[in-house]
Amino acid sequence: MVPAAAQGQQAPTAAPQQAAATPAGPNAAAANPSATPAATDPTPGASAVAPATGAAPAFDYAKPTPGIGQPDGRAGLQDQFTPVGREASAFHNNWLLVLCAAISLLVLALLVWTILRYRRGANPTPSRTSHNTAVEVAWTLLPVLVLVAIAVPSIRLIRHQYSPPPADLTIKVVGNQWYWTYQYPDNGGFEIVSNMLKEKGEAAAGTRFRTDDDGPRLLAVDERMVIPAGKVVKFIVTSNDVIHSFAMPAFWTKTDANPGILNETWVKVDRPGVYFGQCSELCGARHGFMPIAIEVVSPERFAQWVALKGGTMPGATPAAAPDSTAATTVSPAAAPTAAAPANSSAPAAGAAN
Ligand SMILES: [Cu+2]
Repeated sequence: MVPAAAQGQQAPTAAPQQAAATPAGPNAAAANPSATPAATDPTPGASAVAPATGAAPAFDYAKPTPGIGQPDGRAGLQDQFTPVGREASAFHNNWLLVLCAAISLLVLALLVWTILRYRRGANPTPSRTSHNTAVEVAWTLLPVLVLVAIAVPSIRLIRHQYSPPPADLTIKVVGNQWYWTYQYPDNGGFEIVSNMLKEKGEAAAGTRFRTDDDGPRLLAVDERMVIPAGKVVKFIVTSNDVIHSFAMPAFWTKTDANPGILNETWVKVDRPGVYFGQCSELCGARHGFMPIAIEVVSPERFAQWVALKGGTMPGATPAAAPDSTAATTVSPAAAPTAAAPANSSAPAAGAAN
């Protein structure tokens, strides 16, 4: 938090560059006709869309819950909301920490006892003993047993982490200097561009700034990734420029985003809500300003969100559903389709496959 806060002071100077240079603003507005950002976005395209968004069935993004999916000043790990996360945090809190504390106390007690019992005043003629078989066996065997006691649950955890169940949904996560894009290949291939929201005083006049409904400072974004609850979601993680890291502490997920390489991780989150993470690989000047926000919603609401983004649900009959939605939203319906070629061409060029 210290580096992020320190960089936060530079944010006002960097703000105009970012607003002018990154394509994310227009893309986000075009790909997202229904959400609130469009209403406050000053770009011409967005303002044309704005009047219709009021009437459109806008997607109600959830408010974050303090203490869940974000840091809240507590020491220790965040509460976990994936099976792997619960297993890992239990392993850490109930086993590793206990073991560490017990070993530390044992060593400290031996040290104190030796210092007091065998000091020169209490023990003027020291023992000449140089070998003691029983003690030597004990101090070899005990550490081995400790390592085994750590290795067994640890390897089990790694197995659970890296042998995911079949994915219900795949999302391609792409790191960019300094924002994230999320592609939904299972849902028609639409793309979300996710930028950090600036504070009220830092955002350019007329642009959207962060409110508490968006999330905490330095963590709230203009476009959240949305995933369905209770489903296995596979993340294919890569980068367009330098090494980033896609990290979500409440899901026990941290995966490097390397240019030219596809890394893979997965989550299964049962609790709907909003969760925050950050890029966790030093990636440049604005490394501290590319947070990750994931909103977990019911599968029904996920389908609704996909339709509003101009995407489709795989398998089912929903070809008609997005169309009927689009028909009622009038001008927003044109925006996603118009933006689609522009959006899809850039990631295709940067794709690592
Ligand atoms: Cu980064």
